[in-house]
Amino acid sequence: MYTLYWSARTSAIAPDAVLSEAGAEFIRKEVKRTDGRVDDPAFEKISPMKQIPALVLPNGTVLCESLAMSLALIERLPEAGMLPSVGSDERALAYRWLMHIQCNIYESDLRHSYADRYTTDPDGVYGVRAAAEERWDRAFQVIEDEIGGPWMLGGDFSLTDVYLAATVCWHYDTPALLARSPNIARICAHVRGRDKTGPLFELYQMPELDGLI
Ligand SMILES: N[C@@H](CCC(=O)N[C@@H](CS)C(=O)NCC(=O)O)C(=O)O
Repeated sequence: MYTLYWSARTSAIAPDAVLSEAGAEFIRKEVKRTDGRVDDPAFEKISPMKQIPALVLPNGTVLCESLAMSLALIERLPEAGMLPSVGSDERALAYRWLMHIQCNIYESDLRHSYADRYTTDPDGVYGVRAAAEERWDRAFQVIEDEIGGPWMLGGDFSLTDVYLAATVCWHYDTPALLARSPNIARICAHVRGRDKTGPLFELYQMPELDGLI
């Protein structure tokens, strides 16, 4: 049995979507946060960077990093159908988008949310946030300009769509982002319409986006 340590509005939704799409049995354990920071001494022993999520494999091995968890789960649960076949061009493209979202979009979000960690200057947080916003917008625009549909990789739903639909919710101005990004908005609507992954957006207390997608 897998155990997923999760909290609302976190990237735990990505490995959760893989487990849910596969119909796998697993346990969700909620981690307490205060002001966005982990406030749970037991969890801090599990996750040395004090970041959510963490996944405990059936043999007790602990994984941190949501993308590592999601990729490992997709290998073990191919019935989830969340990546194209190994060695295909589509799979290579999926890796490109997953790394792009992790390194450029998610990282911009972290610089914005935890700006004090990215400067030693007490007045520096404003500059860190402003630079993060620029980088964040540019990274989303790269996706908007390159994708078609109905899914990020074209014809099939994949893990990339879940990461995209989740990170859109954490943007500093989600309505403005969606208004200028019709391709991204369409994918968010499709993800939320899925039988198994769609309801996770409510469980994870993501914004509703009514009228925006
Ligand atoms: N690269 C990590 C980032 C995880 C992360 O930053 N999680 C945030 C919530 S989305 C968190 O736990 N923040 C609490 C903190 O950093 O204090 C992943 O994908 O798992």
